[in-house]
Amino acid sequence: MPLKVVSADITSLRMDAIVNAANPGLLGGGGVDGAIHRAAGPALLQACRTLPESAPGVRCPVGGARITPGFLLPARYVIHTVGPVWHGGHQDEALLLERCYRNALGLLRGQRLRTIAFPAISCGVYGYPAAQAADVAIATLRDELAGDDAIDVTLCCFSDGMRAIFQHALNAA
Ligand code: AR6
Repeated sequence: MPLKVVSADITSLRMDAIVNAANPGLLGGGGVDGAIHRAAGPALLQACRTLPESAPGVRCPVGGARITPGFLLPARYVIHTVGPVWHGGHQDEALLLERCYRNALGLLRGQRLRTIAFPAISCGVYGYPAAQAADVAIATLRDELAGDDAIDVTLCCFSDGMRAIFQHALNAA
């Protein structure tokens, strides 16, 4: 199954799509979201503004995903998803995180794209414990990719410590 873990800046990856760990407003933020907007240029913010709101200030619900072009990025598209904020694990965080991965892959397939890189969704500001998030990511991706060699998934960690956690989850699965 084409699934690997790397340590890299996701904005440097030449993929069909990179995933952004955004917030529901989709108008940028810190962390990987800020890095992606900086690297893609202001046209990305303009594209995000045109996405419809389902409620005031909500362009993407938690667990949902939206696609835009990548503009100045080496990646052709950005798939924006909104991970859950960690509240201790009893507010459907795992289910919502799982939806992020499934919905992002759904958009990838819908566009007939093949290569995608995910950051460690929710593992920064949103506070999801990394080892638990890695288990959700790996289990969901293995399930989605079973019998599908066409899609190539990279889990892009931003530090060697995070890479070790995701690699451990992949090895253990
Ligand atoms: N490439 C790859 N991974 C990165 C990069 C990068 N350039 N920069 C940071 N990371 P976070 P979240 C890692 O906080 O927890 C934003 O403000 C980072 O080290 O970016 O889902 C949004 O607007 C961490 O491991 O996303 C939301 O408000 C992982 O990416 C909120 O943060 C995710 O950390 C979303 O929080």
